[in-house]
Amino acid sequence: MITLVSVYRGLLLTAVVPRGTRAYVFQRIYVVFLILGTVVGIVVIAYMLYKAYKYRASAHAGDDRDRPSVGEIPTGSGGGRKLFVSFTLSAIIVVSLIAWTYFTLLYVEDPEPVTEGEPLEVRVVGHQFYWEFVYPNGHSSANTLRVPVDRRVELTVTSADVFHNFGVPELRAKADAIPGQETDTWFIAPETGTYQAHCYELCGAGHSYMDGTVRVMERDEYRTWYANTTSSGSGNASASAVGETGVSERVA
Ligand SMILES: [Cu+2]
Repeated sequence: MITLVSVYRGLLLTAVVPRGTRAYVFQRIYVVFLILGTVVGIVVIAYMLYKAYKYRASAHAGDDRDRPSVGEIPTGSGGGRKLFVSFTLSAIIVVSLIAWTYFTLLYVEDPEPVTEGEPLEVRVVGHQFYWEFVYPNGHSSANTLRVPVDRRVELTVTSADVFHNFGVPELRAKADAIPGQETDTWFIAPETGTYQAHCYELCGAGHSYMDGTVRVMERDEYRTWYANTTSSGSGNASASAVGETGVSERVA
């Protein structure tokens, strides 16, 4: 176990495992698989076309001498060596790819060793049919999550009533919202702007309207906004009250 952890740390220190925002890491996985799939596809199809051309039916009778017949095992091309080399190469590529993806996903699960600065921790509570965001100072807001740019945001997702699923597609963050349970996810927004959040678990008649907004603000702007929030939840006191009764009803 210790060796596995040290191998993981070692890999993280190298450039092998991509680090950064979730969007960046998933984009890297996508690109690596796309390139490798394209290369394998080109090699396989080119080789197939070459063989189809080489052993094509000849117009002249008697030219078919070196064409293999159905069921004939090919000989005279290095025996088992060709098979051995291609099998070994494929095995190395596949195993490396599995290892790389595994360590990359480990990083996505737990990016602790390489992120600087304190993450912002926000509690996300799903309700029929809105999202409640609770900040460290107790401030609660409905449907709008405000975060600073370039800072890791750690979400603890849960639900006050039924199963929901909180997701922000552009930031590649997604987590189940289950009553009585907490699911963690995180994201880093590299640019200011507005991102859409949706509910990804059919949760009732209002499911399709259960959208939220992630507002990514400049650090100073966020700091000013956050300093003016109160634990009562400015402007959204009713939302947090509904949330609390919802939780206690379900738990009891
Ligand atoms: Cu929902």
